[in-house]
Amino acid sequence: MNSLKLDENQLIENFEAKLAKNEMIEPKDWMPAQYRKHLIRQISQHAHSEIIGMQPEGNWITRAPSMRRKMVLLAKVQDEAGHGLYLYSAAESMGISREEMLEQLHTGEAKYSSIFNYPTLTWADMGAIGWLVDGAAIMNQVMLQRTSYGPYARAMVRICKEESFHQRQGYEIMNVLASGSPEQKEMAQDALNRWWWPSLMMFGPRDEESPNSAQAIKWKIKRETNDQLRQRFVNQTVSQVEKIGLVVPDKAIKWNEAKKGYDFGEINWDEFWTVVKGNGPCNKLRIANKIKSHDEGAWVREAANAHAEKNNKTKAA
Ligand code: BYC
Repeated sequence: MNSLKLDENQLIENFEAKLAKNEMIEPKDWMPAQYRKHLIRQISQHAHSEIIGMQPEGNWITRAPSMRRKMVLLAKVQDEAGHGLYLYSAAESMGISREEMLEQLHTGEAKYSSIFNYPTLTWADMGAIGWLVDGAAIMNQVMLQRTSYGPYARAMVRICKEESFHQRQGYEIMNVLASGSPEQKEMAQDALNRWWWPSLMMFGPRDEESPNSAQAIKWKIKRETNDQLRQRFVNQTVSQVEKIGLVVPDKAIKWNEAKKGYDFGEINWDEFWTVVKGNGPCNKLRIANKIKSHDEGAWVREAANAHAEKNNKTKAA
């Protein structure tokens, strides 16, 4: 019993020594059960966000205003599917199956980003999502390229490159609309008004109300806190809003020289928690669509599995 305890202590010591040296933890390395659980939660949640995030934008593929816009949007939505797949694979390397993760999503046990529970009402929303939602995602994901779990960190490198293109294409859509007719400019401003606050909510609750942050920082899963990243996002985005002649929908926004950043108004945390708990404007629709497409894809999975099985048998023979 004692030697078993000593072994466990040794393992923890080795694990912490690796973190201290900023070495990556790899799938075959020993890791504390809680570290594994924490990462399965975060990575699977992240994967689900990418997959559910295809719906609000996919909604506009058939209504894109030109062939060029349609091609770009289609490619972006496909990229999000790819991100979901890298992330599911990273989570699988921790010992959870794809089926289990999907089951958790479909039953509401696993979360996905609150932002995807808002409707996309006009074409300008494609601009606002690319610019603000992908922009907020990059802000968070740049630090995740240095997260302590190897497969997650490596997946993030490629994802960040693609998100950075997404952000630019969104800003370009907004720029074109903002410098177009008065109606187009109004459409851009309306999209900004609706997506601004939900984008700030993407970073999660305030630090003092974030139960997972302290441990995540200790394990070098997160390198910065929710509030630090949110502040950086506001600092970066305000000048982008002004540059295209739009107005930040927050009367409290004001440069604060002492903190070298913007002060901004209070986020509606009641709205945030309502959405996170499953009662936002589109939560039920998103999950119903996801389950429907999963069921409709059953024959594809069966055919792919049968093919893989046949290949394995041929190799073994
Ligand atoms: N939405 O202790 P906290 C994209 C939950 S998609 C929903 O601060 P943590 C894209 C949180 O899970 C990018 N739930 O948590 C795709 C926790 O509940 P549980 C998505 C949220 O984990 C298509 C509780 O609230 N990015 O790029 O330390 C098109 C307390 O929070 C949210 C990621 O997923 C939220 N916004 O920090 C365009 C990045 N915020 O799980 C773009 C990876 C918090 O304990 N994830 N909750 O029951 C993270 O970095 C972190 O998980 C979060 C939250 C910053 C999201």
